Amino acid sequence: MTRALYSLCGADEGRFFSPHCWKAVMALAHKGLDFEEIPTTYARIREIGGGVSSTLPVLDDNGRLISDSFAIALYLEEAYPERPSLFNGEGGKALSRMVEGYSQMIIHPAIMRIALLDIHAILDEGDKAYFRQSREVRLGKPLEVFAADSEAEKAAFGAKLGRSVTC
Ligand SMILES: N[C@@H](CCC(=O)N[C@@H](CS)C(=O)NCC(=O)O)C(=O)O
Repeated sequence: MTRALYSLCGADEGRFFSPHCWKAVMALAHKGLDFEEIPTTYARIREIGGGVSSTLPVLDDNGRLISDSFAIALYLEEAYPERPSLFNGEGGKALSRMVEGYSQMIIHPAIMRIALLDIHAILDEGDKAYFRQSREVRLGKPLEVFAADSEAEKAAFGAKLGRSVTC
């Protein structure tokens, strides 16, 4: 039995930093399933399974390839029903989707501004050039300009999480 998780790494192959990959790691751990975590740079993502995915994580479960952290969790839930449940039913799946959406709308943009230059700094040279180019196109500005407010973002982060909205 071989189970492998392709997970994003920097120049230091032991340093996995992608939140999406960590979600898959935690889902596998919750299920109590053994796996090998394979350090993968941005440049190597498309080498997995002949190009099954443009993003990480990708799970290889005995030759079955699944990409996307949520799809991996759904797959594990279905493939290993005898293991501890990740969702405890349909309600848990819906709640998890809501948490995922909240995280991607509120937490990820803030973390991106806070950690952008740190992420760039830990990548290998090839990935550094790719990361800069692709993110600068996406952000519409140089990394350093986007990250200029990172200290202010960090200071506001706690309040952002705790903010209550009234109507
Ligand atoms: N919805 C996907 C998002 C995955 C994702 O965006 N992964 C990033 C790393 S954090 C990636 O692989 N990006 C590839 C790229 O930018 O070329 C999931 O939950 O797995």
